[in-house]
Amino acid sequence: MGNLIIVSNRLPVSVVKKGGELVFRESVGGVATGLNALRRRVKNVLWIGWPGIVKENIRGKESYVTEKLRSLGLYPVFLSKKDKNAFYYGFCNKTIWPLFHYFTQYVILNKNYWRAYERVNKMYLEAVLEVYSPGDIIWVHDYHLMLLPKLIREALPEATIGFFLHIPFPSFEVFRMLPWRKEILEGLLGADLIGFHTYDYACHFLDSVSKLLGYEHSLGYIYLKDRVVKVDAFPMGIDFEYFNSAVKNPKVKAEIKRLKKRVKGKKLVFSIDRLDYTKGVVLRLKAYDEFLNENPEFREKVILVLVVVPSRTGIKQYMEFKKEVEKLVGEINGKYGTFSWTPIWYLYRYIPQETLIALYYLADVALITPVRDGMNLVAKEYIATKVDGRGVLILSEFAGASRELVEALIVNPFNTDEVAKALKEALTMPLDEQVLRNKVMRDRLRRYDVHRWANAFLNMLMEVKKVQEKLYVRRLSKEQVREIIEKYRRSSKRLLFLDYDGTLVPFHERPEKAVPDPGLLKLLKQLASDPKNEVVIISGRDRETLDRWFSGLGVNLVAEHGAFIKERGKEWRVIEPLRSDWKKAIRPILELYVDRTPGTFIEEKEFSLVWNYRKAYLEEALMRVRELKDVLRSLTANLGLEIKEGSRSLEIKNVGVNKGKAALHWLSKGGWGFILAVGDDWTDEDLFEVLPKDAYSIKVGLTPSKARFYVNSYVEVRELLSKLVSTAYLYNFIRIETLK
Ligand code: GDG
Repeated sequence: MGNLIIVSNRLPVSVVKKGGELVFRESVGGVATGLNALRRRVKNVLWIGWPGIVKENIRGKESYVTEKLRSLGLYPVFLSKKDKNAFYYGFCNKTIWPLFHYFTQYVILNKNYWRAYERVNKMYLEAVLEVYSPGDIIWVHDYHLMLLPKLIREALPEATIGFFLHIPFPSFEVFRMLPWRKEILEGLLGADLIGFHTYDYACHFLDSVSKLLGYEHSLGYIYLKDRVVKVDAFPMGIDFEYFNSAVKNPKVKAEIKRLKKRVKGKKLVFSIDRLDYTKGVVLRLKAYDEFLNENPEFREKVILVLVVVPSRTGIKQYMEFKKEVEKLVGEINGKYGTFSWTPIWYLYRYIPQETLIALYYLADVALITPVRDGMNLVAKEYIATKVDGRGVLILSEFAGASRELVEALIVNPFNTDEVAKALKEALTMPLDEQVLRNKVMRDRLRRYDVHRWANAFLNMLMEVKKVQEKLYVRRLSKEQVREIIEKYRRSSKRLLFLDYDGTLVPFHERPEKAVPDPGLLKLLKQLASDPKNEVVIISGRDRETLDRWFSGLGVNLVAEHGAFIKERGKEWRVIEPLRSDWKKAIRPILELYVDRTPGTFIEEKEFSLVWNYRKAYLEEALMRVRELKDVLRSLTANLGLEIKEGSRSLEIKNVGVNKGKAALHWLSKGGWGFILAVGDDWTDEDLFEVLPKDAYSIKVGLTPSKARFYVNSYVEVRELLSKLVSTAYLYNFIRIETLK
């Protein structure tokens, strides 16, 4: 197996300058902590990222830092001061971070930030290309690098690429505000697998992909034109065993002893967060204030240890937010404090690991109330440290972790009343209930730890590769094109079925706009003028349109998915007697659905009615499709009608009318030495089904099909047809020349 290349904004080791010296130390934060645990276990891990120090501060020492980091398997990307400001503080933390956490009022949209984001993502690409070898797995992490999967895909089309987002993916209504929303989605879709902490985030992403890019998805697979991409939820775990056994560590034991003396038998409520407006610290303090106000019996008996870890100190909002927190802490301590009791112990600093674990262990309650948080590992670490089962977790429903830790006291952090009540409930909860609740959560965290999480993600990535391979073996290869051309050349009686929309021309939002261009008309004429060929345009369009576009080319026509056929040089005729009087009953129903579903319209044909939803929101339309099918089912059965799903459309037509039946008209004549059928939607499946085994059936697009081969788009179909025309021409020319 090759290497696992982790790419994240920060390396797990940071370089800092202390008194002119460069010091290497572990980085803080959920991503670094979680993945570092993985690195301790798995061999062959290379890690690309920024060591946290700007280029300007290590001038002349770059190669020393690089060498030192490389010896640890870490490959640094050096950001300049300008990059740090425009990329890290700018686009990442003033645009994406607030937007993805629903703080739209803090979002800054700045083109320079965006350019820096593009530039830095390209710098990461260079770093990947430097270490990559075929067979490696590339795993990109988080919101700083959302353009990277596509950049890698363009440079290394065959690479195995996973992406994991550690923060929430917001709902479409919020995401759509971003001017560069399509670039971000396309960037992510370069990956084979895109992982999120929760199912909700995955759904939000799929919704945005469908609404903004129009790609369909099924069972988490997104069908792009030339690839499939899987989207799934992988709730990140922690290194459970590490936290579970950490309390036995002598340093931790000593710290527990020291802190216990200081607490003097008081109840301990604990919280630790990076300084961030998403963590709900202000609301938490307000709830604590309410709690002390309403429950005077707890005064002097409880301490809130509020640890706030410095973060993103270069951003104005963060410093303002710090002031607000400190003001409130001062107010509460001033209001309730006594000479022997300080209600809040406030620490604004990074605390050593043994202190953190000692606090987890000692805390009677962990009060974790972010207003938005991708996952929140602190909640999980707290539970994992509770080896004796004692302690109560109060957890915000807005943290991804709340989806898993359902035995915690789940609260809405905006409802300070509710949080105050939960505090009382937690502080008075009987021990056996605490133990019971924690046991369930501890069992889950032990089972689904960070290693299981990483394995689940990487296994799914391999699974996606297999699904892709199965699809790709059917992708029309150069050798198969050569085989088709050769068979075509050698045959003297050839039959070609060509669907029109999506097969010979791209889709248009209004069907009437998809007029054939001169290049296509010339190609069809050349094909049809070969006396060995019988070309059939087999379409869902009406007779009048097909006549207007294709008469005079010498092609056969099939209209309305097989209701009418028109052989070369003859008149239109119905394939069998059909009725259209049913339309009166069905049309008003479809009209109702057009009114209720913006962006949809009715196409009326002689023997069918089509409800077209090409311009509607896909999710909404698909829901209506289910409804409409239900409504129509009973009606259509009595009228001898059937409902057929097409490409972004639902067609109601006479039973038994389909492209397969129409195709039999030519197929049954027999004697064909070469048969080709090309189509792009469900209505073409009827055609593929009736073809003999040795016929060449080609599906345009990667969605499941009975066709033998796939091509990506109409462009490839036209290329293939052009090759057939020129081969035959060349062959005839050479033959005539030789005969001379
Ligand atoms: C992002 C998402 C998601 C923190 N302060 C100290 C310290 N830490 C350690 C904790 C924990 C980690 O840092 C923080 O993890 P979180 O999950 O709470 O949050 P973010 O850093 O915001 O991370 C988040 C995470 O990614 C993973 O996907 O859960 O939602 O925002 O491990 O223990 N450790 C020590 N001293 C500190 O002062 N020793």
